[in-house]
Amino acid sequence: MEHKQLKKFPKDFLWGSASAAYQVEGAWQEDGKGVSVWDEFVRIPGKTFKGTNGDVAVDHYHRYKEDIALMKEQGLKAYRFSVAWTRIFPSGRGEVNRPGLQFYIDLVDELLENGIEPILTLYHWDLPQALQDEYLGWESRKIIDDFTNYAAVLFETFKGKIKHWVSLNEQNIFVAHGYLLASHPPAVQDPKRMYQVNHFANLANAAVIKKFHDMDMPGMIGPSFAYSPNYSFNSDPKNVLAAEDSEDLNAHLWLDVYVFGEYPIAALNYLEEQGLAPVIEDGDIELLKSGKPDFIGINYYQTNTAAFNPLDGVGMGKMNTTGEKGSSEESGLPGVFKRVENPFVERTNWDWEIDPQGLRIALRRLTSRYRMPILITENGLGEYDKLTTEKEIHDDYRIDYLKQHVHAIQEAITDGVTVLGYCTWSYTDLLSWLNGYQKRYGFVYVDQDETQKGSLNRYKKDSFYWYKEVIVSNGESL
Ligand code: BGP
Repeated sequence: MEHKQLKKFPKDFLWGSASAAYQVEGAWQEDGKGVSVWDEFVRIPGKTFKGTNGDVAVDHYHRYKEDIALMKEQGLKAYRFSVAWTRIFPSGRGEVNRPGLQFYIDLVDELLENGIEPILTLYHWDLPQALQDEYLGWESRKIIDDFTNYAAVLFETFKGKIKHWVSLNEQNIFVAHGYLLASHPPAVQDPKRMYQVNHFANLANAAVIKKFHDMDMPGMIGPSFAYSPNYSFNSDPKNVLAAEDSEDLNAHLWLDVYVFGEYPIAALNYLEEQGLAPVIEDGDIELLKSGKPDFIGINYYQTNTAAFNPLDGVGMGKMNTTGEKGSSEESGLPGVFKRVENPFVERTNWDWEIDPQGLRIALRRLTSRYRMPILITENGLGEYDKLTTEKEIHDDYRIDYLKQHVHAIQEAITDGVTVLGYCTWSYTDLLSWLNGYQKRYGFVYVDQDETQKGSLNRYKKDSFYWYKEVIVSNGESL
């Protein structure tokens, strides 16, 4: 629908930006930090783009004050970051590593002193390797207690200081890449194990949220889900059903569990029929229902256009991690759906579809089904950027992208959706897990190439100044 006039953004709208520990911090062996599964994985030849890793990343661990000064200059209202579990518990549990915890205490204090609200993500994929070695990490129920104990330390430490918490970042991505595509640690390819791991992650997520509520933590907690709304390729009913199936198996399978504590009927039935359903023990559903989030966090990048895929149809295809446009392969789930190109939208150099209206559709769908406030925890454009000889970066394509997405949010707010805030991905340029350093997302350019050479100096991009205006005008000036 088209509105005659759009509602204003709420006064306390969180204009933010985001990062994750492994992608920015570096200092991978400093101040007692333990080794994470990513620290190990990046050393396996061929796993990341040109062997890039986060050993130094963008050195945020040592330069956080400089980065926060830039945030302050921009007027940023909120900064979403994640804590590296291995800094708090180098082996996943046991004695707290005080210097590691101190880093985050200092970071949070620095943010608060500069009027920036911290949004803390408890888990952004960097599991302690010790837990992987000891009991296969997410493949064991033991992870539930260890994750809850780790979270409780952070709850205790930051009670009253941090109001918005993210439990798991993109559970759907880390289980699929880790246990189906073998492109994230522990590089397994086994759908049965994936759904079991996913069930344990659901339980751990619920346990942590329950803990947050039991501890009477002021504020809100919720998971960040990578949501790509599904479109049908056309009105052919078999394609419409394929899109419904994709929505069920790729979105409701997580979101229904978070919010209702139950798996969606058709999706669970399909998994049972395939022999892939997780073992659900007595008490599991009770635990899931006891850990209802206070908001839904979404990471929105693109939509997914689906068509019917016969039983002998296409399976998993290769992703584009090189930035060569058009190099991604077709992919699908035989007998259910496949992903097809949407002729109505543009694509990035990494073949990600650019669809701002899709964000409005995402916000609307989630609101209708779950009736919860939504925090947009990630959205942004990964592209090549060029530093000019004048040390400027003219990223008008990024401004364009963000502008259209902010407009779509305003339309969704006008539709009646409650949006708590908008965190762009990312604040500074950072390591893209599989795509190296050349795929840049930040408002702040970091001087570093694929061989990880560069001064690591920070330079403000044109989008930095654009977002500054957006924030100061509370979204009036796009
Ligand atoms: C999300 C992750 C982020 C970030 C982003 C961009 O899935 O939560 O950590 O990496 O995607 O993805 P990429 O780096 O693959 O371009």
